[in-house]
Amino acid sequence: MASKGTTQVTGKAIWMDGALVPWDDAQVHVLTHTLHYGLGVFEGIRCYRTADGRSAVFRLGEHVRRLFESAHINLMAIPFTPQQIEAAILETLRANGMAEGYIRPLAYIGHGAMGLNPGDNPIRVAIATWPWGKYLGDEGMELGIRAKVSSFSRHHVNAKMTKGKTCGDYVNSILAKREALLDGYDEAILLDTQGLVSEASGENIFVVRGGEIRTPPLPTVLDGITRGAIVTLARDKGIAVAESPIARDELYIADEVFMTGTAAEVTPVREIDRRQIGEGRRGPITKALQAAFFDVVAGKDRKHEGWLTYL
Ligand code: PPE
Repeated sequence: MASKGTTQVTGKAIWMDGALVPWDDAQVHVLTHTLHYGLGVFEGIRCYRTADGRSAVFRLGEHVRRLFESAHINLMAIPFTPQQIEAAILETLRANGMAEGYIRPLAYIGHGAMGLNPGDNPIRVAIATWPWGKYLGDEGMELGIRAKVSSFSRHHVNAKMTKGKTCGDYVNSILAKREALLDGYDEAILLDTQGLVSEASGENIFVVRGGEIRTPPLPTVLDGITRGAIVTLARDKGIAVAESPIARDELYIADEVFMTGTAAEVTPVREIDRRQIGEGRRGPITKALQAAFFDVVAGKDRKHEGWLTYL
């Protein structure tokens, strides 16, 4: 039985370094450099069943571009082209018969040299897929989740390169997530080293007040691909969106708070640190943006069809 906040995963095949291998054979050497020091980069992507019965990957090109940017930031040269990785993702989805689910590309440093300098160790790439339901629960999507401002700070921007999805950086997110769960909350909100709101353990954060939306500016947070989509969808609806610093108590007095992420999609927040947010349930702007997002991924929004890559 999985504990709260975990997902047991299984499937048929995993793409490794250019070819599909059976799920159970997707193994690495124990001296895999990334396993010891955490220098690796990954992506999280979702594929959706569309209203016409087909399947489409949401913003595939943007996710693969960010994978390569994460590698570039970390001085890792991925030995494939972005086009090859995009094709490999589609191949892995088909091999697993995945009409809908989550996609996890990972680029990591293989074994050979040990010590902090990975030298010429090979850069290896794996792509796995698995079914993944609502990241923060079906109930959370409708009623909103309960979050806690973490006792752990987000890394300083010159410690964690916030534009990269780097494996080792996620220790910070795991510390925050587990603390939140152990304390009876669903998710953690991290403040940056200045004490301003940055993001959740695996989501960007938005506040709504007086009909306007704000989200923390890019320098200190991951440039979330869902975040970008939601900013666009809100502006499409004529709702003003500002990227500006947010203090902890601005969360408490917001009319609505919601989180975005590939895994979390658009999740309302109903309570933070035992303060009710707004009416204590999913607010109208969150609801409208959630609906707009799910229309896009279902292929029902012609304007943003460019965000979908059909299988
Ligand atoms: N901030 C962080 C720190 C983060 O990890 C994510 C994604 C986001 C923001 C949202 O970014 P985007 O997915 O591009 O909208 N978190 C991934 C990891 C989740 C996991 O538990 O693993 C994700 O949602 O895929």
